Amino acid sequence: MNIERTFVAIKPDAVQRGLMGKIITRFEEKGFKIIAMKMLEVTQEQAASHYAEHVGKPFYNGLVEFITSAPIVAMVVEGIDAVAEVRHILGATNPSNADVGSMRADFSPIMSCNCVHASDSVDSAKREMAIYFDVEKELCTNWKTMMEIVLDGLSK
Ligand code: FUP
Repeated sequence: MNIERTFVAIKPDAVQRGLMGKIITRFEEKGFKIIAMKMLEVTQEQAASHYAEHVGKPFYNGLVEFITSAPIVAMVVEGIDAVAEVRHILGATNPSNADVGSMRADFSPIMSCNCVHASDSVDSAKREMAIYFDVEKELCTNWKTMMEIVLDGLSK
């Protein structure tokens, strides 16, 4: 079993629209383990670091303005193939292309307000979680979810 960690952010549009609980529930119900979570206001420095790959693109300034416009909820999510599977339940970046039943299809009317971010690789996840968390101190790892307890039972 390939257990991974990924970085997730509930974006300002979802915080403002009162969708935090529903989005967190989707991760919990799928069986993912949330091992860190905090609400914060993204600084200009954090935004620039997070979106460094998009510098110079036409949507970059709007992206930074958006992510700093209201709080986000930053999370570290752990689970089986978490990087790919979390992006799968998020759906495509453009909600018009997102699978029915994915969060972006269900909650997002437009790409510039697509509700949730998740890392696109294990390396991106490490880089992004370090922008928002002190990974040595802020990850809660010494406990088990019911999903882990169920899987422990199956492997015996
Ligand atoms: P994702 O990996 O799905 O979070 O998406 P990207 O890193 O490619 O893009 C980050 C954000 O930029 C997206 F959530 C929405 C925004 N974006 C646009 O507004 N226009 C684009 O053409 C591409 C991305």
